[in-house]
Amino acid sequence: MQKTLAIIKPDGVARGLIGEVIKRIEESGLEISAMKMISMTKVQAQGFYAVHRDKPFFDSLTDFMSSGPAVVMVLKGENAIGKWREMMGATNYKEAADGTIRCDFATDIEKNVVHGSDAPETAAFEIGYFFNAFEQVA
Ligand code: IDP
Ligand code: MG
Repeated sequence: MQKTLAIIKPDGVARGLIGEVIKRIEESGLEISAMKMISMTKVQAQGFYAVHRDKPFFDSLTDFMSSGPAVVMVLKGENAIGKWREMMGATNYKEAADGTIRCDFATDIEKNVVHGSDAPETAAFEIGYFFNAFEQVA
């Protein structure tokens, strides 16, 4: 069993895509072991994306991620990290496979609706960034 952090980013929430994304997660067989609505500050977004602090898009990305409410979730299941990334599709929606969330809904390389951890170490950091042990059902 593996855990990953998923986020429905502010563009996804603003466009009414919470239900659509959660429906896909439930149909995938992944379990939701924690979920909440948050509104990140700029500083919280900078901390979350610290790995990208030297990238040219860092300031714009953290402005976007702190621009409105987002839904953060812990997903659990076999190969949860890879499975959720496959469901999301490539970072650049123009390269995302058919039927993925980003292919179907993203409007921009930055505003790409969802986030997913990319490795067990980043998943552990990202889950701990938003949730303590008591907030996860299993
Ligand atoms: P990922 O979300 O698919 O893991 P990362 O490379 O980790 O992609 O980038 C984090 C986020 O930064 C992306 O989801 C996207 O919102 C934004 N981003 C990535 N590359 C670019 C870019 O070239 N221009 C603008 N924003 C970008
Ligand atoms: Mg990433």
